[in-house]
Amino acid sequence: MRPPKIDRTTPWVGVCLSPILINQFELKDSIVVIVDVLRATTTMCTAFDNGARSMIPVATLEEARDYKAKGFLAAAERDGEQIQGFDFGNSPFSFMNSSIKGKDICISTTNGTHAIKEAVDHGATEILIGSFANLSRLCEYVKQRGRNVVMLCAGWKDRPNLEDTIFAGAMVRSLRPDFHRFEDTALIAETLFRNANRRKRYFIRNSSHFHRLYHKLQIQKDVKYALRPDTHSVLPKLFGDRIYDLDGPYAKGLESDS
Ligand code: 3SL
Repeated sequence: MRPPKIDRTTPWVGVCLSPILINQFELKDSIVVIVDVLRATTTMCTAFDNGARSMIPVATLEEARDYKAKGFLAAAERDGEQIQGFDFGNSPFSFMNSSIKGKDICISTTNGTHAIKEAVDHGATEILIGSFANLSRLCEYVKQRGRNVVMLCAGWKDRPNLEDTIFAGAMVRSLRPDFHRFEDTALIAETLFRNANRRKRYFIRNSSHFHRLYHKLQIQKDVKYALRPDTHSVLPKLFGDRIYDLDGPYAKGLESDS
């Protein structure tokens, strides 16, 4: 069978299955979508939908403590659990709270904020936050930009995971009509998504992080929440060291053509 002819000058779509593979991708002139469905990127989308002004992602607890000491609200999670002394852990439900309205919130999580740092350090042109919660809005924006796209799956401690790969596949499926070049990693994710789509929870229940959250921490409702599509029409994007919702009131005047 003859392969279809592809115009090699058009933008491509790739999926980086773990932050450790980031060197394999050319991120200059690319949009990088950070994916940590369980739970960091879902939680960030929830915080913006509940009125947060900005989120300041930091990789280490020391940095988070510095922000807290300066009077910022701060969220910190390691291995699924909230770190003592912080205002929040990493559950989307703790951000459904009027106390976060108009606030700048520092956040440090096991994998999600690490992935953001990797994207910054590797020179990504634009960095967005992706989850099922903002899937449609995110894809709409990415299509309109017409740039190369890399979904950077946060995974678990540099190992690929099921849930982030399934989400990346959902994005690939949505981008398919508008893009013509897909890396094999995008095809892998799309194939997985096609298998999992209508029974995501059933599919994911064998994954390692599901076990961690479900059995060890008993936070089943976070998992259920994180798999629901389009609950928040927000578009979190990194500007300097802070994430703002590009559609929200606090992003006005920020350079959108970066
Ligand atoms: O790794 C992360 O960034 C977190 O999302 C992990 S957890 O869902 O809070 O356990």
